[in-house]
Amino acid sequence: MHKRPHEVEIIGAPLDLGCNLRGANIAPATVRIAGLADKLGELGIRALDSGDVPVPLRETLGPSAAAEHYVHVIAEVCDDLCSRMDRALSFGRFPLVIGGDHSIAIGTITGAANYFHRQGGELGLIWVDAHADMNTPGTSPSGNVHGMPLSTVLGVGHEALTRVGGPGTRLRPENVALIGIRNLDAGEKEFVRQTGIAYHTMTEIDQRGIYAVITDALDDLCRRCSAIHLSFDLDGVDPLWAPGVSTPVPGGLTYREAHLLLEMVAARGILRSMEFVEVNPMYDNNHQTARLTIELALSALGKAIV
Ligand SMILES: [Mn+2]
Repeated sequence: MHKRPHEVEIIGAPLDLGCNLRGANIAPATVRIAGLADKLGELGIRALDSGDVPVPLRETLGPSAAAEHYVHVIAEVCDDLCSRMDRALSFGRFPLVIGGDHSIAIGTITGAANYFHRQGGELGLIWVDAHADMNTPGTSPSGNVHGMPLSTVLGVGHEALTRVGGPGTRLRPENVALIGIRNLDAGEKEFVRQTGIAYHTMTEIDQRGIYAVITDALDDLCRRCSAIHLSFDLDGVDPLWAPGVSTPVPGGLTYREAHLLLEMVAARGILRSMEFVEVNPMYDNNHQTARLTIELALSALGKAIV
């Protein structure tokens, strides 16, 4: 039987400063207009929308901010998100964050990790993505922060970003499951292999099937973790179903694989917070990706066919 949270807090994070391509910043508005809160209501979940975290417009920031890839601006937004996550969890709510590019995960994950560590538990992380997002300032070909959030929450990256939410590493590499990867930068591959995180490539998913892969990933996380945070990059899904993303990569999760993955996460009853990121309405096909985001969120919250 799927367990559903009673109250979800919707938090918008309209940030696109972590990448070159514009447009992820309008995704929170698009997903809301596509009916997120109403669909949650139909599932019997109370949806409380606490609005967006403030993000300065790119046009209002000077050339010095651009030259450092907006690192300090992103850090400030992530600090804000970190407190918002912590507060929502303290009120017993399930935070559902709509990005924004993937940089926002630096704030959401530190917020969730801070909260659950204070409760004496450990946070597990399921990260669904075409990319590993494990570049460092040294390995990144572009310098864009949305290619670095996973290494950052593991404690490696720009100092302004690794100190978001206070000192200390909050996430143990063994508590991370990276799923759906198929496009890594050369310097990143080495780092992914060395960190000790569990990674499940599309090749493995092709060979073993999504059911076996997610069962193993969840079995492993549930042995140690008291709570799981889901960080879902829509580019993890194949562009056939999710065309509206900033960096599409062919060969991704099918529509059914993505739903089954999330249905299985929901069935464990241990998911406590999540975000959906990298939806880019400027490149979408009639809001298909915004609508898919809502459907996927519902599956993760326990919507089942029967
Ligand atoms: Mn990503």
